[in-house]
Amino acid sequence: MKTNEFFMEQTMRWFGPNDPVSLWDIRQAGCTGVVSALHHIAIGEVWSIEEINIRKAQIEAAGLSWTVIESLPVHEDIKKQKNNFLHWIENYKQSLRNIAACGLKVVTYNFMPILDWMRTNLSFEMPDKSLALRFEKSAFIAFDLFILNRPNAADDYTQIEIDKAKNRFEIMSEVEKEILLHAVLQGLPGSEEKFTFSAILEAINNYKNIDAAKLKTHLFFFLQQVVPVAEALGLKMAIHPDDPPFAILGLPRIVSTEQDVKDLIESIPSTANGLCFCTGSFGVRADNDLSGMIKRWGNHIHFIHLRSTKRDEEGNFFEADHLSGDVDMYGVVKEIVQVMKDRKISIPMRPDHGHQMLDDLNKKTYPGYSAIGRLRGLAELRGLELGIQRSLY
Ligand code: DNO
Repeated sequence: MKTNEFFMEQTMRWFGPNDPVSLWDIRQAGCTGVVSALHHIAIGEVWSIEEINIRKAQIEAAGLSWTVIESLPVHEDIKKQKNNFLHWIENYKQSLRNIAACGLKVVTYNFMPILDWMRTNLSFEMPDKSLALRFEKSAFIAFDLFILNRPNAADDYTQIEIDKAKNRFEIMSEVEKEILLHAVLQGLPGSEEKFTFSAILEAINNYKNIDAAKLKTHLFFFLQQVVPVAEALGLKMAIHPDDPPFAILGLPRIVSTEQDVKDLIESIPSTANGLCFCTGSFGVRADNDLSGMIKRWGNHIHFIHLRSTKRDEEGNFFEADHLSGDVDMYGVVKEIVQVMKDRKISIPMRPDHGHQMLDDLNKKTYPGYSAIGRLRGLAELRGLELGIQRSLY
């Protein structure tokens, strides 16, 4: 029996030489590619050819290729259109030129104000005693209202939500508060720096006149500047959706739904203007039809994060095993296989996050990025894809 020759390219994220998970671990997991970023370069500064080549050589020395950049971060001034934002956009373009000169092809980024992904517990115990990442809505609202004391935060919630958060806060133990603070104040992925209350409050205050509609115009302006450059260089831009896919701390979030995807792509129609399709982020919303989104926007999908979450009616969710939870992973992979066949390409994929389990329970790794949980996810996804490919072709 013949299989489709276009399989997802299997990759894992590597945070660089300080990552406790080594490149050889990644290779032994069966990956051919690595997803990485120059986390040591300040956000907004140009990535030089020299720095990019150093990282590239480290990856290639382990017999792997640097398949995707995740992320080339967007400076906060660009999101707010304040201060020197035009200068930061010029720097971004220069980084793109340097990235292309080094032979890289896909650049992931996001446009979430201030924060990246958000959870309330980074060590939520599953029935099998592995640890997962979890978002508990009432705990998060309690943090906002009673710990961070964000001015006017109550305006962003219903009375029912406020009452639930109050009750939750009253029964919260000191240990639980610690766990919550640790999760929420976690810095950006790959960074050792934590957020402080005052820094978050000040940063939030700077967004007070920027609602979702305005933030979208800022994103589209940025794209109108950088997408033509990326296109001319043969690069693909891949925006990561909001995680979780709704507004938090009163900050607008603008890449959460299919309508957002449509607006984004229509703002500058080019296949260089694309998506990092993260099933874990989009999948938190029951109104996102993941397979349909892949079918309709497949020409713009340049990178895939495969992960599943399990939500409840309260708005809480935890990260489930890759093949369980709310994401119909079979339907998703089947659609991706079809897109790759139609486009005659392999699309890079990484198993996004994984449970902390087995020996990793005793190790300190980046939350969500321990080796064994991701290896389990990848192994299951690889088998799923092979089964689908065999049954279709
Ligand atoms: C979390 C990741 C995100 C992602 C960025 C991309 O684990 O999926 O942090 O890397 O949002 O810019």
